[in-house]
Amino acid sequence: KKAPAKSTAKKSSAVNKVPEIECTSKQMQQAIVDRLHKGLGTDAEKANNKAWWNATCHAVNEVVFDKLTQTQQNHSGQDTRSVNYLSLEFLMGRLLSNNLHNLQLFKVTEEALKALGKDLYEICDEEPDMALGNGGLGRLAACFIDSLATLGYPAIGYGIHYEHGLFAQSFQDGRQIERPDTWREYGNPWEICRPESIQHVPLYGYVETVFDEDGGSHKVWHAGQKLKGVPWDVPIVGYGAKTVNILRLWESRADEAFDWDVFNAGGYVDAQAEKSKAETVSKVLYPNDETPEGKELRLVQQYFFCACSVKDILRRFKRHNTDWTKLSDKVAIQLNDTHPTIAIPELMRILVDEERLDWDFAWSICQKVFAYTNHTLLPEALEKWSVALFEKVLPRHLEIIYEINRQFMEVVEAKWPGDDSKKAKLSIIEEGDDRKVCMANLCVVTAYKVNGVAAVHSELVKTDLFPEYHELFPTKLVNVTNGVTPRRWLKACNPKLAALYDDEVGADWVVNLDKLRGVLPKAKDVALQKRFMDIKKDNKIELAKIIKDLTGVEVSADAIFDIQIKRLHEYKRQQLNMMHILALYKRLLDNPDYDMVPRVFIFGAKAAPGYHMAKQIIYALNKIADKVNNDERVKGKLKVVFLPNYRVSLAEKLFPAADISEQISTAGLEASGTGNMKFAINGALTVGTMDGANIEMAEEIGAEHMFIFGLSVAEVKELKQQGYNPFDYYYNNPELKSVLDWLDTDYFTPGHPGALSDIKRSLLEGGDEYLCLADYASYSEAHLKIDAMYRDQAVWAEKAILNSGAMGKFNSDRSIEDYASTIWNLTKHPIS
Ligand code: F58
Repeated sequence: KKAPAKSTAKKSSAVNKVPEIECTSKQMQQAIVDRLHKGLGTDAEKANNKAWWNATCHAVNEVVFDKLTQTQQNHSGQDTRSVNYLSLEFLMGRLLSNNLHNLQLFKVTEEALKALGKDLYEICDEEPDMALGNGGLGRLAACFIDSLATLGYPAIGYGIHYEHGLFAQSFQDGRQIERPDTWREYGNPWEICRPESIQHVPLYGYVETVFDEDGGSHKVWHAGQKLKGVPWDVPIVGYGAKTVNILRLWESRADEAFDWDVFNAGGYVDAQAEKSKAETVSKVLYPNDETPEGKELRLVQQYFFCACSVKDILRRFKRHNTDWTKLSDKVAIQLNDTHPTIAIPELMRILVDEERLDWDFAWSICQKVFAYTNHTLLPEALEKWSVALFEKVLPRHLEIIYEINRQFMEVVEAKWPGDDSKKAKLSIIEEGDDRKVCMANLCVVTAYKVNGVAAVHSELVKTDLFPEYHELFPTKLVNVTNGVTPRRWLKACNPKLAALYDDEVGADWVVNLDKLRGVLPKAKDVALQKRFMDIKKDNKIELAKIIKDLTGVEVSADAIFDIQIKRLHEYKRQQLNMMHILALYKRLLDNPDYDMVPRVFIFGAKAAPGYHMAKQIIYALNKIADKVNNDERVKGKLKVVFLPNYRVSLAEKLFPAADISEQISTAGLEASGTGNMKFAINGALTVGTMDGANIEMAEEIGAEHMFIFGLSVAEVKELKQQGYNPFDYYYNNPELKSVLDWLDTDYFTPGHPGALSDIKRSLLEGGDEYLCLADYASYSEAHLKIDAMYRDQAVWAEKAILNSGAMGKFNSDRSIEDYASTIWNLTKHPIS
């Protein structure tokens, strides 16, 4: 049945529509050369590209800082309500090109540099990615702060100033090697240190009960260690450059005042050891994907940045306010997943122990301030901390959590009298030999709103993850479907398609992506199709060069570019893609004339360093690529490339060049996905399951313009209930059997038979938890349809236009408008 081809999304209108900054190419030239001379002590002759990049960034900053000051004066002057977005991750990528686009100075700067003999694109390529995140969740935070500034909302992002972001990946004999990321080894032009806003953070120690003269008592936490949080501000330029918000990242240092005793006792060397211990707290981003381990340092990281951020929020509040009832009028705190949950007991601690507010009053404030976003249903990804660890690191917070839980258990008792199983399930403390603090439960109990990130996911949060909480708090659980910023993910990364849209629908699609609908009625127009496909071809040619550079593999831009880029995880099913590639390879070997449109399968993915199966899949794909790419018998019809070090800046080259977007997770497990949106906006067709935001994309685009396959959420549940047996599929599908058996030979790993067997084992004896075998036949069929459709370039072009043009809903401005109205109650404060 045809899905409605009409957007249900609310219109989002950005505040900033007109170019605002007056800057000629001559002035920009002068500013850059000035920065080379006066800022870097070099000149145009001596400067290398890195120096040119640095000088250009500093020249841009002169404009940015001006706007930043205006924004801050305006917000502070009006004492505006703001949202504080707490996230352990902000996957920002590069900033120069993005800032130039948002300032609408890209063309001017391109001309300026050209006149100086430099190419802006090459200069932009000098910038190291700011990779302070793992994947979707971190990149979502980056898109959201872009949209918040673009829409003119007062907002601050709070996170950690990691010295090393996500590890750099290379391959050695096909295996993933991790190396430290060094994004700011030689400084970073975008950040401003703010020593005037340093915070001090206690840790460890013990809690004392102090009895007051009036007969009451209060608690005093005597810390065993103190850290200093140094804030680094990264300006976040909204499109049109009226509002410039900040991302405030905390760096940990030793608290000298705290070490003074050690110094005085002659312990200079010990004090240095303390110093480096303190600095480890913000040293490195944890590279876990979905399964955070109970590591002490991670808990300390979480508390460190939450404590700094909460204190900073209260400092700003206190500048204008003395009445605590006003806190929830001025402040919303959004918790990006459970990682910043500890901010809840921290706010309670400050209000009760330091501000000496009555518990009930403090609790009522907390319940009006915090909101929580859930990004996953995978049970292993829901954070739990051992009570013993908590007691050691944060003894006072544990007491506070116990009291919150005690009172909450009374609420549960009132609702379900005598039902201990309900209490066990809903308790913030999980009982057992190793008692645990369940962070998601603490979030749901406290937050005034809890949201999932796509419609299906939010439904599953209600029905499967938190059904009892939903019964208790029927209005708390809501949905906000994710989105991506069209500034970075179309305008900046695909300038040719952006220019086409400027011509077709007007340049303001950039702040109102629904405008792209204007091309839908013209999807059959031959001239438009030609322009669209020529752009795609150009982007593919550019990507082919990058592939050659990075891997040495030659690929033809006439082939279908079929791309899967995302973290390597079994539920995302790169192994399903792999099985289909092996089947194609087999078909070509069995029949040298097998008729298929040449296909290039492209992968980009990092595996968590401790995730064995994910690393095996990378290894297998690299080994398969070696074999296939060097096999004359396939006559160039099949190529496989695994690009090393997948990251934001590489993604920007991949999305615009894709024909096929692989979104093939087991239904019910990908909360939303955001790569799916980036591909479709750039005109790729999706092969995907009915999962996450794919479902809403199908509603907007029309499922018949996508390649939907596989089991639905309900069918997955049913199959699992019946008892799923992967061997049924293995024995019933000879092609599937033969590709899996291939993995047991040494065909791909000469001299090492069995080197890939554990992948097969996990898909058979291991039970195939993610149902790859169950979906294989349907996936393989979907690929036959892709092949057939690509042969008719007019049909393909029409579909690509229909996909891209229907993506209005999936822009992060719409997501932010949804948050602002349904969760934050936030109003715009445009800077004039
Ligand atoms: C992702 N989660 C979801 N987690 O998997 C994806 O479906 C969704 O689109 C995206 O969030 C944004 O909502 C995700 O990226 C992580 O990266 C880790 C979870 C465990 C700890 C560290 C981060």
